[in-house]
Amino acid sequence: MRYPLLSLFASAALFFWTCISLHGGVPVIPEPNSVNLSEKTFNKKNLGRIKYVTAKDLPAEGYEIQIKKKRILVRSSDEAGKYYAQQTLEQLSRADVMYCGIIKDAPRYGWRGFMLDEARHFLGKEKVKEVLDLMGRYKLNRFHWHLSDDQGWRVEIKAYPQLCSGEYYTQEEIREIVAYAAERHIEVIPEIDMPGHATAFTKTFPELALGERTVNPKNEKLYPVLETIIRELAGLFPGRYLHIGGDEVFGEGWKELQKEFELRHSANVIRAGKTPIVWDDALESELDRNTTLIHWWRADHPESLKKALEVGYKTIISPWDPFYLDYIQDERCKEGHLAWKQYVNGMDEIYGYKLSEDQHVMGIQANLWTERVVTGERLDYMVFPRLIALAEKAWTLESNLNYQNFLERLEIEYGYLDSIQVYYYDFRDFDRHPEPLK
Ligand code: TNX
Repeated sequence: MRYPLLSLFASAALFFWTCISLHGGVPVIPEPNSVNLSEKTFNKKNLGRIKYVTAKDLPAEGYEIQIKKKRILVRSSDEAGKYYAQQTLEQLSRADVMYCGIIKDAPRYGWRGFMLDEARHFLGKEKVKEVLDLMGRYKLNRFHWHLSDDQGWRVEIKAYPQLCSGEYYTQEEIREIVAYAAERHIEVIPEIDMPGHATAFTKTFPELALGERTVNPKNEKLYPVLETIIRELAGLFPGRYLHIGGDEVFGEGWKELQKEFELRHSANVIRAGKTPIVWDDALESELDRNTTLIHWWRADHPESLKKALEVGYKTIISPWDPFYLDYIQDERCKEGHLAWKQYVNGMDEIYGYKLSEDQHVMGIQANLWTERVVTGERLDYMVFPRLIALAEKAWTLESNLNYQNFLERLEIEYGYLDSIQVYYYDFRDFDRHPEPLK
C-alpha cells in the first residue's frame, strides 16, 4: 500500500458516511413512515425473541416495532400488519448493525396492486409464486390476474371445459395459488375480459358472438352462460372483487350495446356476491357508483379519471404512462410495447408520478401485458426493479418519498434480488443482464 495514511483516512470517511446515511433512514423498502433510532445497538442473536401483540389502536395493515437491546416488540391491529412488520425486520436484519428504536408504519393506500396478463402468454404457477413472494416482500396486496383475452382462456370452468384449449390453470391449481397469495396477505382478483378481447370465448361459443372479438349483448342466451361462469369463479376466488374488463370496444352502436351488456353482466356479478371492477372505457355505461370500481388506465384520457372521481366511483389508478411495465424502461431496449416499441416508462417517472389527492382513489397498480413476454426471464426484466418503485409509492407517505434515497436503498436490495436469481433490469450496468427478447 503506497499511501497507508490516505487509505486509512478514506476508510474512516467511508465508515463515517455509512453511519450518517444509515441514520438518514433504514435499509427498508418501502420506506417506513416514521423511524426513530438511537445510538444503542440490538444484539442480533436475539432475533428469535420477538413478541407480537395485538393493538387495536393501530390502523389496518399498520404496525409498530420497538427494538430494545435484547428483544423486539411488534404491535399490530391485524395479521397483515404483523406480516409487514416481519418483512421490515427481515430487511433490517441484513445490515451488520441493527439499532434500537421505534418504527411506526402504515400504508398510504389500501390498494397496492400488480396485474399479470397470462392470457397472451402463459407463464405458469412457479413463476406466479415467485412474483407473489416479491409482492409480499414489498407490501403489495392485490394480484390482478388477467385470465382471458383473444389469445387464450386460462382458468378451468367445469361447466364449459372446452373454453380452455391451450395451457391453463385447473381449479385445483387456482386454489393453490390463491392460498399461497393469502399467506402473503395478497388478495387475488381474476379478470375475465368482456365484451371485447373475447376471441377465446367467441371461438368456443360462435353463436354468442358479434363479430370476431366481441360477444353479442343482444343475445339472450349469452347471460345464462356468463352467469354460470361467474358463479364458478365466485366460488373459486374468495376475494371481494371480480374484474369484468370492458376495455377497447369500438365501432358503430357499441356505446349503447356496451351499456346494456355492462348493466346486466355486473348485476350478475353482484348477485354472486362480488364487487365488479371495470376498465375506465366502461365509464359511459353509467354503472352504480356504490357497487362498482373503476380501473383507470387511459393516460391519454385524463378527463375519464376526473369524471370517475367526480361521480364518486372508487378508482384504481394505473395509467399506461407510466405504470405499464410492457413498455421499455431504457432507450437501449429493443422490444417494448406492441405498437410503441420505443416508448419509455422509466422508473423515475413511476416514482415521481403526480397522484390525485381525491378521497375516492383506492390506490395504484402496475400492469404487465405479455404480448411480448414469453419467458420468466423477460418477465423479471420488465417487472423489476420498476415494481419495487411502484410498491414504495403505494405504501409510503408522499412527504417521505425521495428518489435519491430510494435508489440508495435499492442498491442494497439488489444483493437480495441477486441471491434469489431475479433477472432484473440493471440500470447501473446495462450489459450485466442483457435484454431477453422473448
Ligand atoms: C391496452 S389496458 C390493453 C391491453 C394491451 C395493452 C398493451 C387495457 C385495458 N387494454 O389489452 O395488452 O394495452 O399495453
